[in-house]
Amino acid sequence: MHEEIKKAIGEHAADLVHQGMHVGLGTGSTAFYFIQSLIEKCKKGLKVKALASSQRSYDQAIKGGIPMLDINQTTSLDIYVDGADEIDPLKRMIKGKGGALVKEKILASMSREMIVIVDQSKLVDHLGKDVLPVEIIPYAYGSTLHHLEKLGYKGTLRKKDDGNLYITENHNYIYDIAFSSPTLHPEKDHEMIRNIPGVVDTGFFFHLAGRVIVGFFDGQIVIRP
Ligand code: A5P
Repeated sequence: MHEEIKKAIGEHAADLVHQGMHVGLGTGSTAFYFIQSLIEKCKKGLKVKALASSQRSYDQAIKGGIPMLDINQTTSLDIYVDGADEIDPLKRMIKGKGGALVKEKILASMSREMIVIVDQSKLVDHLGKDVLPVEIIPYAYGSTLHHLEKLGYKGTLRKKDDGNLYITENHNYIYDIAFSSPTLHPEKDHEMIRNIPGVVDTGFFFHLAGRVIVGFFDGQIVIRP
């Protein structure tokens, strides 16, 4: 059921991609369906060029024959399509469960519009229901975590299934902050966390979401402007 919803919203997002567009590809299980649908459209004659927010999405696109842009020769995108872990009524989001938050934020900010594709389970009144991923550099990470904890941001360093620390594509760690209750001041939290030396970025995404395509469990798809 969940997969069908993700597939449907992925296809919906692919319908927003037009001939000649430069497209940013998100990361995650919902973005996967968007990329698949885009591949199908390209096979039928749609011509686009893309940038990917992760190796996974890059590999999927290349395998499907989508021509890719060079990240260092590209300064803007027409559209960026990605999922989210949480989104509130002001279209503020938490992203990064898939570990690609830094590249995702870069592509989202390069893009004329970010299209967010989420199922109903991602809609929240307040952000921080689940964890907030924060990317930190490995150097002196103990001190970075100490700073975070002193400010009250408690969490865990992300690990892989084999027990080793998860390493991002930027060769960093992810610290997943667990709020004791959802935050009422995400901008303030973002600011406080970002100001700690060693922190690369947080999974908060503000002022980036354009249209939001929501898939409801009853099969309805709603586009929020
Ligand atoms: C990847 O780093 C994340 O930001 C994803 O975009 C987010 O976790 C949503 O993923 P799903 O579509 O798999 O829920």
